[in-house]
Amino acid sequence: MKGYDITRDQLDEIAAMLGLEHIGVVSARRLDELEPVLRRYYDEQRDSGFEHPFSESRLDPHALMPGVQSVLAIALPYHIASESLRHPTGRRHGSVSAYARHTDYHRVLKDVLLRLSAQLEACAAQPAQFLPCIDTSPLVDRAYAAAAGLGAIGKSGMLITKTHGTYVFLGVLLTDLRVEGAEGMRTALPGETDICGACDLCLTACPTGALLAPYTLDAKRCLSYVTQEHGIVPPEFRAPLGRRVWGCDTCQTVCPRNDDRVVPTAFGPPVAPLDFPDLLEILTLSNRALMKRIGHTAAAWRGPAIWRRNAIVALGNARNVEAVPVLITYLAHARPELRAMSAWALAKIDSESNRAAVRQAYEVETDEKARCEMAWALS
Ligand code: B12
Repeated sequence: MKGYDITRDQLDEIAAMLGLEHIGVVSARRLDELEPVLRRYYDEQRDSGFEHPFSESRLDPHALMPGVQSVLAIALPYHIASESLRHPTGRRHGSVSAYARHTDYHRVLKDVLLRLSAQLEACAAQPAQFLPCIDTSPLVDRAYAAAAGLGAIGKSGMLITKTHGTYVFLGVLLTDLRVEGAEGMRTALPGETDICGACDLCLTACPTGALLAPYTLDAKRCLSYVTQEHGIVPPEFRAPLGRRVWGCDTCQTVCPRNDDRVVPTAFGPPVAPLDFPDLLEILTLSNRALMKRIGHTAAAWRGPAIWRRNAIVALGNARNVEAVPVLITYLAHARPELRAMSAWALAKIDSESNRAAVRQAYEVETDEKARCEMAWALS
């Protein structure tokens, strides 16, 4: 078609060659309709702190790449059978969210977007500029994915695709090529699409009530955030964490738009010890050995200490008596949050039998917050 560097047919051909089922494009424009949503998110302090602060570059791709003409969005499925999300019995194993069980999606999506860029440039037969954005850019990936027609935003806030439900990673590619696509399309406002209908299973199932209302997440209450935020876990989230070591899938596992189909995935098979890791092993492996296990996944970016902290909470929730000796050694760990959480876990497992060990630790504790936790464990 005239006026475009790449027609929709050409884009479809390239997508088929790269095995991309979900691809869409919008002409580069400021997402005005996102502004009130985004402003409210920050004004109501529902942000997690992991996303970029509010700025023009969150709304307008021109602020990221002058001369940008088109915004392509892709979704890569990583769905795994719900069977594999079911926790094994026993008190020894934690759980890792489905998204973090295989090769880090940032790497995989970047590779795909670079290959897509190369194909587009070759097809347009002219030098072009590209900026792949995966997760860490200021752009709101879901808003572009929805605008590009990959799916609709559900009440959980998740982008829901027709064929793979919510179990997709999103990537965005900015380019100065004019790619034929959805001109002037805008993201549907909450409730404008009928993707969820009357269903509100995600809202009622969320273990912490983080979904305050449809499309309204309080990120700081989301257990995915809680597993990633350093420090002592606030008391109200300890029991809801259960045995989660990384991430939370509850709003996805209850979503009727997800089903049990196992799809071929670009991410390789889940890494066996990562689906339900041995909690005691997490506490006894060296930092280096632990990072060797998890380093290639999206669950490693906060380092090994946070895995240990979450494993301690999980062992407390599992009331795992076998863990007592190692938890006692953690009462003397160099990190105060690990000492504090160990005192909590020991009290959960058996406050009477573990009292002497916690008291001993309390008497030499110098960190104020850890001392408070120990005092609670003794009370
Ligand atoms: C920070 C962050 C988090 C934080 C905060 C989450 C949040 N606010 O949603 C925490 C750590 C809690 C988190 C959790 C998860 N995350 Co996250 N996260 C991000 C990140 C980096 C930024 C999100 C952000 O800017 N939020 C600001 C708010 C306002 O935007 P939003 O939540 O993305 O989208 C909202 C708007 O689109 C809005 N909206 C509603 N109506 C309307 C109407 C209009 C007109 C518009 C424009 C928008 C709009 O609805 C959405 C929900 O509020 C994005 C990557 C990115 N750069 O976008 C990944 C991303 C959103 N996360 C992702 C994933 C997979 C997850 C988890 C499933 C991981 C897990 N299993 O533990 C959970 C899901 C929790 C949930 N229900 O949202 C995927 C989502 C894929 C999908 N299918 O939607 C993303 C896109 C990463 C990626 N590149 O694939 N995440």
